[in-house]
Amino acid sequence: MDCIFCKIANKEIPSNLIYEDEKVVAFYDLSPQAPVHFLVIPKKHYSSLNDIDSKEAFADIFSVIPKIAEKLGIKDYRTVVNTGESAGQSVFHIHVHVMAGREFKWPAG
Ligand code: DGP
Repeated sequence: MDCIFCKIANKEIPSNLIYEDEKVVAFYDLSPQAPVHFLVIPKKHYSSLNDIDSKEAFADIFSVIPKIAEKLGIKDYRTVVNTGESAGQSVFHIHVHVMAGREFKWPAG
């Protein structure tokens, strides 16, 4: 499968890796939208949030975020999961954007 994030997870292409465990990797976003902007992905390929098939997969992805935030010294952050093209998803391997270091408005628009 020609998936850029699978290639990052498998170390076939380089990334600025922040975190790795058996199930998940986190790395800095190539086009940061905040002073701190990284992505958390499962190593297993799921196209989007709609394809996640187990509670464990959700837990694997989301439970590492506070640990990484603590490691990076960030307390406040925004998490975003774009799901589907019209919602802004451009890479079809589920990923959670984690952004910090600036103020975020709400509603997001
Ligand atoms: P989204 O639009 O939600 O699908 O976000 C995809 C993000 O992935 C976007 O912010 C840019 C980032 N990205 C795309 N290709 C690469 C890559 O090869 N390396 C890294 N580090 N980030 C990438």
